[in-house]
Amino acid sequence: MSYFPEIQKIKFEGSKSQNPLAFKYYNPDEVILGKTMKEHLRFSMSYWHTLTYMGTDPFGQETMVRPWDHLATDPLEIAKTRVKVAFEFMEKTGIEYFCFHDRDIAPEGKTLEESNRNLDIIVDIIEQEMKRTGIKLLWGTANLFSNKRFVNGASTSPNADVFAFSAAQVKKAMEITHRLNGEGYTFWGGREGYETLLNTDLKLEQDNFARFLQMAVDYAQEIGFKGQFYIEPKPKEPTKHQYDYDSATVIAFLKSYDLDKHFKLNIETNHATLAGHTVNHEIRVAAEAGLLGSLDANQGDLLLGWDTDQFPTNIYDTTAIMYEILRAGGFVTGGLNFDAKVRRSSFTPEDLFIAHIVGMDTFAVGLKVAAKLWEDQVLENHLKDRYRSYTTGIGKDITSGKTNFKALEKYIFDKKTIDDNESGRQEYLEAIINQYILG
Ligand code: XLS
Ligand code: NI
Ligand code: NI
Repeated sequence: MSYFPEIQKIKFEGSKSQNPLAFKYYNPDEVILGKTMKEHLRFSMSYWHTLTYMGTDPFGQETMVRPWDHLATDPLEIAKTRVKVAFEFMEKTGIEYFCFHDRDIAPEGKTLEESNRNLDIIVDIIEQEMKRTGIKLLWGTANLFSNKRFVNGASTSPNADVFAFSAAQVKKAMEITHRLNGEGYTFWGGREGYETLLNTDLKLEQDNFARFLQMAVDYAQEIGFKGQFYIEPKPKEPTKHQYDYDSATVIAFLKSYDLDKHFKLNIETNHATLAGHTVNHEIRVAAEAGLLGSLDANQGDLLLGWDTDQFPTNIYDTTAIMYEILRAGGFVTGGLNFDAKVRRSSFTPEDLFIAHIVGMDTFAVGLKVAAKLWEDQVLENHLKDRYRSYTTGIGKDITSGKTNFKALEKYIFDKKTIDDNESGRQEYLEAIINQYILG
């Protein structure tokens, strides 16, 4: 049975193609810098946006037309069908990875035990489909934010029973991720944060968050789960002060609780811009700390102050992202997970394909441009030259720790004036990027 009978496997047709259901730039087997495009990009489908987002917004009801959801009324039966839909979708788009929250794949029961039973039924089907298609799990996670029990947070809730419930839920989510050979497990902060200090013990909440993560690390060891743990930074939403605000905040948190050996970062473009950063800044900060893990690929709208999770279409941005990824040596366990949803008015199943195709094409362009920039070392050579004063003389003394305030004072007294500052040449560099993009 096919759920997209009118849609064939998406093929690469090149930039002149007029076919909306073809890749214009993403040519999975094309080799770039010694690896195929698909090995570089490691695309992943997010189960939540593709299978469970129905187009609701704060003002309106569902708009999405999903015929497969109406073949049954029992939520468990619908969940079973969605697995088949998901795998047909990934096979046809050539996406080789997926990510899910526990509650995306199976309905929540009245008790945790019932929820776990539902999960087991669905995970059996997912496992068969993974065997049949060779599609892999990039990472799993637990939804610790939708149910009303998480109103005041999960591991940072003032209610210890909620902490316990969250631990039990994550335990199961880790088990199913392990069973499906997940290459990673993600913690996105959800409601881990607060609205007002008037009612918040910030220290206890953060300590508890760290205790929770340590328990996850211990349990992974116990069950032999070797996947990579990720923390996904995000500011502002849903709580006013999210504890995992941005890369720098998460790195400081991990280091102060001695957790940095066990976690890396999963960086999302729209979260970066909400934090007032570019995504390339966020990636660079994580990479320089040795903590770059994976990416949630999407884009925001700079005029809107929330997580709009749009499909990436901006080649300037994907060039910057892929440049940072190449510079950091490429993905190891991570990949590009489309944490992106079609717009509310793009409600047809075909729109799901078109959105993923443009996202994949946009990253393919970014990869190609970034690879040329990297190969020619244009930016790196400029960087080396800009900082050359640290390679000899007083600069070398500074970087090798051979000098101090007194010696530097003497150096400046002798030198008297500084008249050799150089232009940063920002516009020149921006012009080069345009040239590389346009060829
Ligand atoms: C929400 C997050 C979420 C995580 C997974 O803004 O991006 O979707 O990626 O829990
Ligand atoms: Ni995300
Ligand atoms: Ni997000």
